[in-house]
Amino acid sequence: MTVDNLSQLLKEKLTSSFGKSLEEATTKEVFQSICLIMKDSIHPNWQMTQQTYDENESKQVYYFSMEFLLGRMIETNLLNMGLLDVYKETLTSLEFNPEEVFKEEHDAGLGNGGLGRLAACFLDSLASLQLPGYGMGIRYKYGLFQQKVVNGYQVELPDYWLEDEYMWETKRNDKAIEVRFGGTVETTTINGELHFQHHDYERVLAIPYDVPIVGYDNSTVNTLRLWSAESTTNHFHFHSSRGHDYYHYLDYKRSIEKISEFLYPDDSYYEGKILRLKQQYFLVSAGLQSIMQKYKKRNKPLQELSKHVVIQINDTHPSLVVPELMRILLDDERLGWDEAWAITQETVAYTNHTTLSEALEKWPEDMIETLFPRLYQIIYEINERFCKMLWFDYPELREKIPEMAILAYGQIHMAHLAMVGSFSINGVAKLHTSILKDRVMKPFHIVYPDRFNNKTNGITHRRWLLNANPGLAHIITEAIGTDWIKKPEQLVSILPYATDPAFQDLVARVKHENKQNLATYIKQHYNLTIDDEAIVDVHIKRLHGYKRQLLNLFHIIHLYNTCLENPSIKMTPRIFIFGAKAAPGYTFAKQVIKLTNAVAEKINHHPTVSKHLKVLFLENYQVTLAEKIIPAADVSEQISTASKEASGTGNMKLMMNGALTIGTQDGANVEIGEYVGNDNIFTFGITSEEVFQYQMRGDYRARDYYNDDRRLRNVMDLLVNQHFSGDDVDFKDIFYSLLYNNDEYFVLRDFDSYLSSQQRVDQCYQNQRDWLQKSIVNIGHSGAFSSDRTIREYAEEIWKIQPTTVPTHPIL
Ligand code: 26V
Repeated sequence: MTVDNLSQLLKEKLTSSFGKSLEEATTKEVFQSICLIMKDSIHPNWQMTQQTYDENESKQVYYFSMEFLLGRMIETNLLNMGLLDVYKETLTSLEFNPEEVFKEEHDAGLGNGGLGRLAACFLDSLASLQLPGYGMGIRYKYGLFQQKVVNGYQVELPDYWLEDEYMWETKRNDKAIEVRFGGTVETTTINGELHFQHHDYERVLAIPYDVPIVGYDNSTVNTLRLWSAESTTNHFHFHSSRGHDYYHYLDYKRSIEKISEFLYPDDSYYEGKILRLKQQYFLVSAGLQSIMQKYKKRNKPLQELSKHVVIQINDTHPSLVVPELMRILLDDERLGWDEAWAITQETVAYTNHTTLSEALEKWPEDMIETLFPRLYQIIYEINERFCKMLWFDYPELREKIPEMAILAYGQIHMAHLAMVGSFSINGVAKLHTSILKDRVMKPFHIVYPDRFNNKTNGITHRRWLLNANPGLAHIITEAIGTDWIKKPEQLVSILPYATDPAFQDLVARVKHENKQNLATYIKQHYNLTIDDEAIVDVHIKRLHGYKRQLLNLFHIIHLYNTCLENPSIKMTPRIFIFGAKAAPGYTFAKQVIKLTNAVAEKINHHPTVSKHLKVLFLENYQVTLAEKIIPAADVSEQISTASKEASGTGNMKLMMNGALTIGTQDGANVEIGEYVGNDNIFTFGITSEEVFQYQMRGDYRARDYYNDDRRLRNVMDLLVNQHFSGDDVDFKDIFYSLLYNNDEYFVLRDFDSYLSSQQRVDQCYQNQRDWLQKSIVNIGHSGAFSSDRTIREYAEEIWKIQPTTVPTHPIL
């Protein structure tokens, strides 16, 4: 493809699709035409990929997830197709700014945070490694809310990402599936066999919208299938004599479409909302039925299902796959229980992403019974058999049966259901997996020791380095060649350059340019000028107590106090950047946002302090914004209370872009530390063991830390004397949660250790050579955290799937 060819194609597309010439076309029309041109070459490969998988009868993994946080696709698709440069050049030559054109794509924000973004990185790696993998998700009409900051407070606005057509999707009416809710189950005996008939249920039509997932430099195009709930007039009985039927129909239509209307904005917090449960079953039932239809075309016995299909469930959200697959095998396919159970267990694998008890799903029994009467019976039976097995085979666990049961005290424990019904249970970082095995899921580990395994998370280096940070990617390639792009573990080849002043200078220059880009964005959007030489310190992730944005703020307020006490202090200037959405109902988190903005206001406008410090809360943190911030970062804040962050993936993205981590010994920070060595990470704080000890003994006394540390008192007292706020607001609730609710997340306990660690950061930054060396060491080891490594491990150790080469399509 040359600039000339592409210019010609673009002109033709503008004419055929919009009846416009290049001069008349809007940026949006140019964007859409480009997508259409791209689809012309993606779709033949897409078709070929599916055909190849069918012909080879490849085993396929289906990744079931309530969230896929894709962000924009245009650049990564072009990058993977090897066409990014020629497209950019063509646009520039036609006097369009490529960045402006790409901005026409709305972020697909169908996820909350780490769990959803992980699913998106996995799709990229599956396709790039030529692995037969599908995503199964929901096409929410509204993605995660758009955040505005008004007067320092978070305000949520709907994210109508489908306002303009979503260019990548293809609606497949012919693949629609019926999903059934409610009704009753009638049990009959025919020829001595039990039959279960479902009556009076509500029918919901699930329509798939397929999104192509383009592999890097290969012909593989996998599928992300997003289901949308739609109604049909076919199933609604109009009676001409009843005038109200039309209104009933509209009500019915609305009640159905509600199912895929919006993404629940809670992250790590479970609420028993009936609509959320409906969404989960909608995904599970539509997804499973479509898999079974396809499997049947292979004409293989059901007993061999697990040789062809493996289903990975992303957290417990899709764990109804266990009883739903049982239902299909028992009722539709007429298999016996033992056979159906063996097939189900061999086919399903479960990933756990959290040990926070408030995030573990437990649905009320009666809700499940009303919504899915047949599934309820099946879950009941699974539970009976499981508890009996425990009673007879594990006498030592008898007293634990109530806490291990799937169904207990009127609730259904989804994690228990997922663990009992699957052949693999994995955590997402080494520490997290050991916490599952030794603590949170300990009795299950006794019963199923071989099911537990670890798969440390990863991120796609193609999006997060190659595309987000082209400057850095370029100097890496100049130094070590291009092999690292397909084999990210080869990034270690830059390690010998860590001490090379010439390479260090190149890294410094790229970082500086990235900071300037970010500074321009900040100037444009916030009218704040930031010092080019300042340390860029970033804390970007969902807002949550356990992630301790508050600890970061306490350090900032302490620095502010220090500057006030000593106006002539010498300090490397720092800009503290926050990006975080709070769940709309999470009051504490929202107060922390307000506090951040209040502190920012005070500091940024202070005549002397603002020379040393700046604080900025960037609104509407999402994938696209992350891509701007991360390449510019020097310091990566990963300061969760030890044991609480299952893995973290922002830590990996920042490390890959040369930021140094200041972090607790939590999640994947521990493994990052193992790779880079103690000298190249700033570790602080109490360990997960210490957290567990405090919790067991119940002897943490937050107040002692307040009383004993003058610096801490000076920080905290500013929260309640209206220093940072007008008369109408203060931050008493935050203050009380620390002192009267005894600081659940050990902010006060870690304050001193965090401050010392931050001092080490400051000192280290003064020696730029030393800093750059550490930065390069981090980049060099970041290949270990590519999702290609993670996906290879899943493929080999859990899924048992093989790469399948897709031939180049003859048309191309
Ligand atoms: C839970 C809930 C509860 C019901 C309402 C909606 C909702 C949405 C998400 C969640 C899941 C929380 C679990 C989660 O996101 N875990 C994160 O997973 C990342 C990928 O493995 C990991 O890096 C983070 O450490 C972990 O917090």
